[in-house]
Amino acid sequence: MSLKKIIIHPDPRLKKICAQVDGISPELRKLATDMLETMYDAPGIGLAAPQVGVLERFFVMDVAGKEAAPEPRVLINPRVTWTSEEVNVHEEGCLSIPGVYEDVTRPAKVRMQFKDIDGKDHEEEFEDIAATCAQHELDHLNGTLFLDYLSGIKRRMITAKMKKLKKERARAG
Ligand code: GNR
Ligand code: NI
Repeated sequence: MSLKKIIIHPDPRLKKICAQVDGISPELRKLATDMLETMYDAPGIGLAAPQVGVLERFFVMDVAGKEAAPEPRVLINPRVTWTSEEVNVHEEGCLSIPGVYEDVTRPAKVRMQFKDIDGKDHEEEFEDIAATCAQHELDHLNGTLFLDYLSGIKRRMITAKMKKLKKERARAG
């Protein structure tokens, strides 16, 4: 296993529409394992492939919480089949926008179709933090960040802050 480097916004790789996964390979399994390890290490509750520079449609998540037993999941080629009329406001963060937390409004519940790491098809309904997280991750696969739901002013301020952070990190090596 190995930790992956998480790409920080702004970066063109975070703006791309990712490609469908063709089939489950040993490479994909290894990547998913490394992404889970990277997510737990960060720590975070989700991580999408483009955040580690892989422009393919899959993400990992675990919303079980610190006290509970881990529930690592891999969602491949996820597709939304239904969203609730009811919405939820949740404070979101993103490992590609470290230290920034803002309220985002999204459908409270969502159904997604996807394949797991064994290639098995699933359709599942997510609610609460799982709904927020799964939608945030699916957005990453379409080149969308939670920043894109904020006002232009806020987005530009946060982007400037991240550019500064990246410069400082580059200097520090
Ligand atoms: O770790 C994460 N926490 C989080 C909190 C609220 C809404 C979404 C998230 S996802 C984020 C990890 C991440 O950046 N995934 O892409
Ligand atoms: Ni994110």
